[in-house]
Amino acid sequence: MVSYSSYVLIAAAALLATCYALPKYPAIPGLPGIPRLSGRDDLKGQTRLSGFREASGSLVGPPRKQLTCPQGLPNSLNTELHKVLVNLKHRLSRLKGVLVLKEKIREVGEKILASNGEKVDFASALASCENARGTLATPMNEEENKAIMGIVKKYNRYAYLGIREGEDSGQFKYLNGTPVNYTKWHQNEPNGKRTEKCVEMYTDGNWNDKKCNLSRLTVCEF
Ligand code: MAN
Ligand code: CA
Repeated sequence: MVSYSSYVLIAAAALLATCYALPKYPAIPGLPGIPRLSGRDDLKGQTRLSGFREASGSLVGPPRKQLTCPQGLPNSLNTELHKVLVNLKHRLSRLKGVLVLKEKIREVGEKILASNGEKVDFASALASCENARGTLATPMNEEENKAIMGIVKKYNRYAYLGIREGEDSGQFKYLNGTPVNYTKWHQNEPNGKRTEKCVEMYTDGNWNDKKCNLSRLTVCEF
């Protein structure tokens, strides 16, 4: 199965290769190649291709203006590139349809959720997600919490979330260190008082602070 990010890379490579293939634009040493995709946004729904931008400078939104290569391109090639992008988008959306149909992924807003079905401790679950260029599922609102709960229910196994208790403050934080701003604690939770530093999601979607060394379902977000 070819992943979304692979498609994005292939698209970007195809575009760059086309640009540099033009005699007018000789290959730059080290190029053509796959442009480095910035941040994690490139792995989500809103594809960002570094080096390509609309004339307006905007990288998102409907294609009001034709794409231009870094050095500028003839209109005919712009039109061609646009067609390639439209085609890729269409193909991606069909592939997503297959994955949703097969219950391999769930989409919620811009997030894609998936589980490998494995039950491991917090560190191993996080490592699996990061190896796949994602992170542990981290509900930021009710809708996302419900989507993760769907996976927890499907496997009938509690899952660790991408939330941990801070070392000193005792505050629960996202993995990037910012304090949580949405919670779904079960009644009387969290009650671990710094002895339960991880957070598990029950099959009803509620959260419990829990020790980090137990076997819990791996659920990742991308
Ligand atoms: C167990 C643990 C705790 C949890 C309580 C709830 O002791 O799972 O984390 O708070 O049950 O009764
Ligand atoms: Ca607890």
